[in-house]
Amino acid sequence: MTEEKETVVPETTEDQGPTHSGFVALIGPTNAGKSTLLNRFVGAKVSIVSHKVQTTRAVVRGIATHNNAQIVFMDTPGIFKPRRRLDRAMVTSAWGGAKDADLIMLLIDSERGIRGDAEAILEGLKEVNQPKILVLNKIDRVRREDLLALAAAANEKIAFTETFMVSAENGSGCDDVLDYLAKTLPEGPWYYPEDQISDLPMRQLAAEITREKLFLRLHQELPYASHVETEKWEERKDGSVRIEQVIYVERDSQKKITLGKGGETIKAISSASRRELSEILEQPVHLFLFVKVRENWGDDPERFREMGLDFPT
Ligand SMILES: Nc1nc2c(ncn2[C@@H]2O[C@H](COP(=O)(O)OP(=O)(O)OP(=O)(O)O)[C@@H](O)[C@H]2O)c(=O)[nH]1
Ligand SMILES: [Mg+2]
Repeated sequence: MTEEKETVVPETTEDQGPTHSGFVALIGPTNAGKSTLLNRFVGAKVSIVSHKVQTTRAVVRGIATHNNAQIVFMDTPGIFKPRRRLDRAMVTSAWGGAKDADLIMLLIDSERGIRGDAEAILEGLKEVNQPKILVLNKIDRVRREDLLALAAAANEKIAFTETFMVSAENGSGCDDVLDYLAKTLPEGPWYYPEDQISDLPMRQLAAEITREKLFLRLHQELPYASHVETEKWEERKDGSVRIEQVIYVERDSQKKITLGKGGETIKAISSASRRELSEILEQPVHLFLFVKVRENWGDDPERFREMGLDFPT
């Protein structure tokens, strides 16, 4: 959503004194609700969400203003035990996000607690020096007593400066987090123009939106075997835009499933994506999706660059 325009970066706000600003990394196990929370804080969809694990693949920045502060949230890929090369790049990118931040926000799914991946992340966080806050998410799913026990157990492992309990889905508790961040982040000028909400170029966000529809629609290994790139973007005189995207899959059989019988699956993915894109862009969208088999895209450095990931050797 980067647009060419004059940058106006305020250093004080009229009624609330000096501005504050900083980077906050959202770290946590996959599926904890990091992207949902980021979108909630920003007030718009900048990072895609699905019920499946490993939805986010690279760091996405979402920018929120609250009181006199500009808070740059870094949504990171969920941290899990990596198997493939792409997994490794995702997990490295998540920890990289943590190193770049002024403050770390560990997000835990309160229903799942701190077993498995969450436990390993708590261990890993011991090596990270920045202040850390704990956010227990999905409180709409658990009993209050269980929440308190979970908060105590996590704080026993790491000294969090603060613990919050939220529901990213219904917004409960989220303003308290913003209030806290706005006053805790260092004083300083804002990093981005006031109306910018993400640093993701529109072409890339558009590819992500299509990938989200793919995640929602396809099953088993297919979402993980696929990757979307925007190839063409053509603004037309009538105010509409023509977007061409390629969905890469690894095998011919996956291409067949992605297309579906008589092309019905790809049609459904395309129309869901087109609908959302025209809402975001506020203009009619003509979306053309092509499915290509590229056996080793998961080992192709160029694809990693497109995703904003370092290629692990
Ligand atoms: N009930 C409930 N569900 C939630 C809440 N927050 C997120 N979810 C759901 O949890 C699932 C995962 O959400 P995401 O935001 O994609 O999670 P993530 O941590 O970004 O996941 P990865 O990108 O895969 O690491 C989605 O189905 C969300 O709708 C919440 O507060 N309550
Ligand atoms: Mg995510």
